[in-house]
Amino acid sequence: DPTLPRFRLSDIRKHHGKSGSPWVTRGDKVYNITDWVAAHPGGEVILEAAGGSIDPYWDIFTIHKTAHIYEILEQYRIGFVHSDDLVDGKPVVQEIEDPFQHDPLRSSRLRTITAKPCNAETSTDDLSNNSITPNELFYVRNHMWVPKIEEQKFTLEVELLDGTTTQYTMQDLRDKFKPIKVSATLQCAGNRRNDMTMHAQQTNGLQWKVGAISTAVWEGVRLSDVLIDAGFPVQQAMQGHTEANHIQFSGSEAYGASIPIESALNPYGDVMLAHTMNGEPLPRDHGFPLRAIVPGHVAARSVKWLKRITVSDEESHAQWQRRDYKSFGPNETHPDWDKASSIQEMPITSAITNAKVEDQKMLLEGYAYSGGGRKIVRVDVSTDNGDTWDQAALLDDEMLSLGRKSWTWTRWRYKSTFNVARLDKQDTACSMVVVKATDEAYNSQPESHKSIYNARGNLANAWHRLKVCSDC
Ligand code: MTE
Ligand code: MO
Repeated sequence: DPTLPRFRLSDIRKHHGKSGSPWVTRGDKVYNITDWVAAHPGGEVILEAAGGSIDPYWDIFTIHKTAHIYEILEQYRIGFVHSDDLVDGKPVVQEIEDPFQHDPLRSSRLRTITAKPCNAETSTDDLSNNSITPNELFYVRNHMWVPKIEEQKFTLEVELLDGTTTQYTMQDLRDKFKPIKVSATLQCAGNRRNDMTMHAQQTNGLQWKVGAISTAVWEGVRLSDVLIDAGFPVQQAMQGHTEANHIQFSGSEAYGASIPIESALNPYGDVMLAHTMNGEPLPRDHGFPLRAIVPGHVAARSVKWLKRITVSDEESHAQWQRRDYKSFGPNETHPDWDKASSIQEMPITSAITNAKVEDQKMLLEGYAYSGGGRKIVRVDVSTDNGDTWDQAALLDDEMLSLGRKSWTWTRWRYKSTFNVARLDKQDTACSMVVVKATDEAYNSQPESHKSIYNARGNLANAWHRLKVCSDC
């Protein structure tokens, strides 16, 4: 609407982050974002841009550059930048500091999807070669920058329903509570999303292949022990006598999420606050100095750089609890986020991470994983696109059994009994290999991504198919 008012940059600058009525510009348009801040996924982070242009920030947080987000912003449009302040139709844009300048270095073995923020998956080679993923090869999923935290100055705050708070330094956590050690796999809700894109249709989100999953041995303290110490009546709550329904976790950047109270308190649940990963202090990318580890649940709940735990009657209000990490029906292209429940325990999945032909035999390797501590009991393999099936061998590893339930992937291996010459029977040198797993609750994977398609591409756990050729 060209009749909207025009504002001088000097006036726009007055609407900075602390002004109480923050404005931003995008291109030559002016927006009053006052009402958006509370609903903004990244929280108050957006106030950094207030009083000036949002463009240099969105050049970094490129995730914003979608029609959907432009539409949201458009609702807050109040006018244009004054023509006297435009050069070539655009306001002169301020230089900003790179919020990622203090991010750690990462292994070049990770497959980087976005550099800023860092989203990088474990390679198929490294998935095949390790049952415990070495720290530097563990997939990284950051929504923002990596906060710079000094362990000496760090405190964790725990808040109860009545508003009572208790602070813990890292030393307190080490001194006061019994240490525990748990092996657990973390898997992003978006793992295998690219598979869904390839086999169904385009999905919205980072196009992870099979490597948004990794496994480590975590050391730290039990969440329930800390809650007891902070004065939360855990025994009573475990008998159902509590107003609390959720435990909320807040990270030190702006990230947050929550888990149901029964997951948090389950004596067999092994929910912990971890400071150690594979015998080393948590690497910065993975939450130094403290993160939540919620075994068997979507990794989005294992909040890194944990600075606050809130006992609450409701779910976290964070974007990642209420507006993401949910799944929908194949037809729901404009889903009602409030109606869907947040992903907590993960469904079963599996993947082929290595396929080769050696001495006429087909050799396959991969992983299978199910949420909720449900053990993998069988991995079925087909080398003819699902017509006939065989079983893979499940590999044992003691390091994977620390903790009260099966919190890790099961790695598997398959060697064909027939010679791959059989692959050539229809004048083709290739074969469609398929894998699917079954867990101890006899849950199995859906056959097609089409049947579970969701626009967000979450929980893409259909049978994994891979074309294997005799010359590969
Ligand atoms: N915690 C914070 N504070 N910030 C984040 O961006 N990402 C979440 C979760 N915890 C995230 C976080 C998501 S979506 C995933 S998949 C896991 O961390 C990834 O953990 P990793 O990077 O250690 O593999
Ligand atoms: Mo994730």
